[in-house]
Amino acid sequence: LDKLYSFMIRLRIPGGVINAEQWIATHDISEEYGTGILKITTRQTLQLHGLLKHQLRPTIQAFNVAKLDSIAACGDVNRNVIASSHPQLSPLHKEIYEYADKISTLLLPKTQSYYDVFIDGEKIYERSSEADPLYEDRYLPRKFKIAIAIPPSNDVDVFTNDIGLIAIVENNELKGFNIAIGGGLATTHGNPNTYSRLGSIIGFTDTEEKTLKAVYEILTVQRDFGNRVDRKLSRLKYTVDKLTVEGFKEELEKRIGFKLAPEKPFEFTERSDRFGWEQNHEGKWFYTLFVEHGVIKPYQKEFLYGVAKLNVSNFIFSGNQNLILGEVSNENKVKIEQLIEQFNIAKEDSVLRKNSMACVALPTCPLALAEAQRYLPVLVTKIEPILEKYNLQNDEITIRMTGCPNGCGRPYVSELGFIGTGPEQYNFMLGGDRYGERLNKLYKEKQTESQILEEVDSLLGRYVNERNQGETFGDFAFRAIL
Ligand code: SRM
Ligand code: SF4
Repeated sequence: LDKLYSFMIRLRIPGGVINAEQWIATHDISEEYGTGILKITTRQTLQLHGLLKHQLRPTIQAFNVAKLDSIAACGDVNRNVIASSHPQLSPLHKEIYEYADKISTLLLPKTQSYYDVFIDGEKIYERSSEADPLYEDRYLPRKFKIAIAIPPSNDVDVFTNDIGLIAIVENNELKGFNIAIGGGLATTHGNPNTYSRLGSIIGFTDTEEKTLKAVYEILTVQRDFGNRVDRKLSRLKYTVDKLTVEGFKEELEKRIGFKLAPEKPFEFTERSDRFGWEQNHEGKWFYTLFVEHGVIKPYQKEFLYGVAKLNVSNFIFSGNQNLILGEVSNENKVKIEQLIEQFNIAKEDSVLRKNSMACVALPTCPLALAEAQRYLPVLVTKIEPILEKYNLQNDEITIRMTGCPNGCGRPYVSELGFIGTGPEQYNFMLGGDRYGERLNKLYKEKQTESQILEEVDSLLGRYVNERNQGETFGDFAFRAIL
């Protein structure tokens, strides 16, 4: 008898948008083949756990019928390209958003194996079998991540990506993108050579052709210069520091055949999602549903199934692990509102909870040293009364937790960060800013729950007494505590 292997599938959904039909298919697949649990990831896609080995092919085939795939959702290739999710951000949202799909397609590996292995060679998308000019015979030294931010929102944590594109909009026109390179978060406990790094902006591109060319060739520089000896030191951030930012840029400009223009000014003033109903410039409605750590609860799943059956909206995943029902007309908004009421969806969660993020960790992640998505909700419940004590319950403090230092929930760019070191113990990180433009730092090592709560109480107490006018908690901690 073969062992009862079970797998996780992660979909590739550039920009995180699927339609109602695809939601229904995903729902049904999770019921038929998975554990029933759908998890929205920090990179705007979905994961399904608990797929047994013999169910893999039918599962992938069912996704294929729904025009969904899992290609390059893992591996040493470009991963799911993410983009600021809320269309209310800009009338140009659609135009900018489409870059996620274009970049994802441009950087897909050319191999047919996925179809050969899982779909009997039958193709939904026509894909060529030519040699792969990008990945050649060796792929990249390591995973690769790209995000597109639409200021004023940095909901994608653009600087934590290997490539961050920041859309520059002037007079309602997309002028182009600032390009940041070398972001990445993972560290390894006890390995001082590893570090988190925020992307460095190297310039600006003003046409689609130039932007795509620059993105493509950044990957070829990483392919050719990245560290293939030590996987712990193989992400683009280490290549950038090895070559220096200037040296990297020089090599890139040689490959693209033009000089990057100087970066353009931009400002981030938000990072969390816009919960509830909002309307875009065309009068279409968008409803953002809070999904704690991306784990869709059974009653939310029922609700979403009901919405999908109406076929009146699309489904957009945010980089904060939430879900937006998008493109809803006035007339259809009423229908969704009825379901919101029926399933008691619009529950009030605290501001801290809505600004919390956690990775999967235990029990499924083999790398977890401590709990994250199962425990952060409990910790938040214990911090809420402390916030109320100091009248800080409406303060949008970000809190993030991961079960290990790989940083899947991006705890290195939060104001309160907790990184698992062992069972029920976390490194306490402090001093990140509110919008993801400054890394936090290690404040206290290996903290237990009671130590964390004591520290949080004392830190928030100092914050209310000693903060400057308008100073956020993260900025205060950075200035006065660290
Ligand atoms: Fe991650 C590995 C989950 C976003 C850095 N990540 C894993 C694995 C696959 C564990 C493994 O290798 O066996 C986790 C699966 C757990 C499970 O049971 O499902 C896992 N990562 C996740 C997700 C699902 C967390 C979540 O709760 O949402 C996110 C899926 C994103 C996606 O849809 O593609 C996820 N991972 C991230 C992020 C955040 C981001 O990309 O914005 C990071 C930090 C940013 C970065 O890459 O620097 C991240 N994951 C890692 C790393 C460390 C990479 C490195 O540079 O060393 C690993 C381990 C590895 O690659 O060897 C890892
Ligand atoms: Fe697993 Fe660590 Fe990523 Fe959490 S941060 S999902 S524990 S690899």
